[in-house]
Amino acid sequence: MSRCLQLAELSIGNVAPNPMVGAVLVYEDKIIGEGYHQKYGGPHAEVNCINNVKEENNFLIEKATLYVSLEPCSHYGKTPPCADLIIKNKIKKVVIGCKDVYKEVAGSGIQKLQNAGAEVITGVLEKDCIQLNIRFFTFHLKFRPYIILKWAQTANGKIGYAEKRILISNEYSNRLVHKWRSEEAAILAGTNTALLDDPLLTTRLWKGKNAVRIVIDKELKLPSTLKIFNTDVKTFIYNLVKNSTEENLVYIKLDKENFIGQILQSLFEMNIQSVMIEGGARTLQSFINEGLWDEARVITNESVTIENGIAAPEMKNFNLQKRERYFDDVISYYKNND
Ligand code: AOF
Ligand code: ZN
Repeated sequence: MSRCLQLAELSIGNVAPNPMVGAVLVYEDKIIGEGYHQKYGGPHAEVNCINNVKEENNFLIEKATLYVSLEPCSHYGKTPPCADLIIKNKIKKVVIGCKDVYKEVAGSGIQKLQNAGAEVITGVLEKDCIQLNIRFFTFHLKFRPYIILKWAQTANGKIGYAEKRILISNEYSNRLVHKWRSEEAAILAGTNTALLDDPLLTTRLWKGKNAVRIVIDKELKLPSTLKIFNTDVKTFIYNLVKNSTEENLVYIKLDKENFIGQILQSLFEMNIQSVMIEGGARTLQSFINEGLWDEARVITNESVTIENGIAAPEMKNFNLQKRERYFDDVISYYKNND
């Protein structure tokens, strides 16, 4: 199963919103085939694994054990069901890392294999298999994207001034943030940050894709000269005024009530599985207050202190010693999903 996870990780950045999955066929303690889901829309891990077996070893497939980090699928998606392929190949023992939580599968892959008489073992390195696809699992279990909070603060816990920009991060942390942007489906900034920082929110300092940009601009007061309105990257502007699409700028009108909940619902409907919240303090705090966050990445510059600045968000009821709180939380959703 560790090997399955290693293989799955090779697909990082290439399969979202699908999960990363690896598979290994073992006969008498030897790997005779292995594979992983390499590309969104492409063959699943099991298909590549079975195709990878050398022709002279094909007769061993039905005597081998298949290890796979996610429950084999049972539905016709972009590819036919992997459970059918396993049955067709007469594989009699299947060891699974974790169950799939995608509603089209959710246990029916295991059921299909068992109905065909295969021995199925589940829950091997289960937590690692869930952690690998934490965005996918959070999305399908909580019906919202995985939410990462990110900010930079001074040694005395300030994130800046209300009217002027100050530099807290450095070239290394900036590059790291660009790497992070390339790893998420969307990046969100509030009105004040868009106005004061005039960020571009793209992945310029790292090789990788741009995330979709999201701006909160309730009254549509932000000037169109801001960098975030340059049309190279898809940008959603959540507001209270209008619905319209102008090239890459998509204006989405929401109701006043539960604005953040509606943004998350809208992202869910667009199959956006993760979002990094890049400030500012008010926007971050509103996500924290609603308990709508999964991970916080706080960059602290120990050599900068400022007076009278804006305080960093307050992490209510969050104990740094118990940093795994969230993960336990998603595991309990997973356990209750049967
Ligand atoms: C597997 N093996 O390697 C993966 C699975 O649109 P499709 O056909 O690619 O199906 C996507 C869904 O299939 C995805 O949401 C997840 O439930 C499952 N992914 N299943 O048996 C794999 N990547
Ligand atoms: Zn499949």
